[in-house]
Amino acid sequence: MNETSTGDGPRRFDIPLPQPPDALRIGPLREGTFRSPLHEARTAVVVGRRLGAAILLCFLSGLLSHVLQEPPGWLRDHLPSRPVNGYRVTQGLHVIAGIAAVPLLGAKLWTVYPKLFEWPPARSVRHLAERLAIAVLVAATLLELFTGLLNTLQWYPWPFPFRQTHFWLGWIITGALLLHVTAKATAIGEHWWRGRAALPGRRAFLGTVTASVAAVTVTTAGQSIPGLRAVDLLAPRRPDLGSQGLPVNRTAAQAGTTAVPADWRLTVDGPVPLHLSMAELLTMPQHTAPLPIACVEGWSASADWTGVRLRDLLDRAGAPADARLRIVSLESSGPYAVTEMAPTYARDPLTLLALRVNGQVLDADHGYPARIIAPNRPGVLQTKWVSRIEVLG
Ligand SMILES: Nc1nc2c(c(=O)[nH]1)N[C@H]1C(S)=C(S)[C@@H](COP(=O)(O)O)O[C@H]1N2
Ligand SMILES: [Mo]
Repeated sequence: MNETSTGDGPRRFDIPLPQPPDALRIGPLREGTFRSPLHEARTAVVVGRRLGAAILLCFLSGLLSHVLQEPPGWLRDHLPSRPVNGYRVTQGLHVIAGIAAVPLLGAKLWTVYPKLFEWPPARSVRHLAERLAIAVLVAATLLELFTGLLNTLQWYPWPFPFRQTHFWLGWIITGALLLHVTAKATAIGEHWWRGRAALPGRRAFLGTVTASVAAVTVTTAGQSIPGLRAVDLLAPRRPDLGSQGLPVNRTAAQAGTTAVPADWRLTVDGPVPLHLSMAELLTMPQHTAPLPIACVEGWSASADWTGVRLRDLLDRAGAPADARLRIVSLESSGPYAVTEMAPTYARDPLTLLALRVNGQVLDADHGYPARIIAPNRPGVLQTKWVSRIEVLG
């Protein structure tokens, strides 16, 4: 009876664990090993808040990115093709927040790492569970940031699929973070507001953390924010370097599409089948749209694309307004040789079968003779070297 009236929440159900002998308390497990006064709760809370915000931003923008690239069946025909720069902005933020999280995670781990050598290692079942949840959180976050960072370098040195791993780790981290914040709610509440007594060194430490975050952000964000290009010193890409002022991820040589057949024709497999030569495409109304290429790897760049509106082609081929499309590239293999497009994109007046970029005929590397360019669409789906458009009922 007494137990139920203490109001001690889940602690009621806690089970003490047998304790190891103190003789095992050696090396860093000894008392007084860690001398810095900054291994304390207020510093951990201030850094943790910033890290938590960065992780949350990564999670939400990552979900959006995932849905736009690989939507679940019930959503795939309803994805909006606007705002034009939606994917560009959210993917840019995703990578910016991920990079900012690296120094924040370093600072947070430094602040709390003495707890790794806490004694006794597990007071009770609850204490053990909390520590295991933190171990999962730390391991998953380290792996997530590491894989994400290497992805921005287009480097995939592991045997597992990047995107699925990155996606599921995101859920694990968010779940473990919620558990962690719940378990530490009391301590977080106590240290959320600034106390009266300033701790020597804390201000300098937090200032250094802020300066580190600012430094890595300013020197990498230029890969997606045009105003910061001049100081884009550390990002793997300068979005204005590359043929025709645009970066190239997969070149025509890599894709095996350097030699476009002289009798190339665009096929549209609709109720009225079309086989259009370049000359015929050029007799159709040409439209120009400033649209970005926004790569999942973090860089983005806008260009002026000129070509035929996809919806004009579809109307000519007698395609129903709600038809999905399959877009087939001349590239014979590769994960993006074939892509699908929802009617929301296909019918958007800005979506083009582009034949020119920035006033010039497309370079082989940018998809000559024709490529897809659509608003609010992940770069991976902006298919280059298009040969056929299939109207899927
Ligand atoms: N056929 C084909 N189209 C493709 C790709 C590809 O590998 N094959 N890569 C995509 C990716 S990942 C991006 S980011 C953009 C890059 O376009 P760009 O090289 O013209 O800048 O093209 C997309 N179109
Ligand atoms: Mo990409």
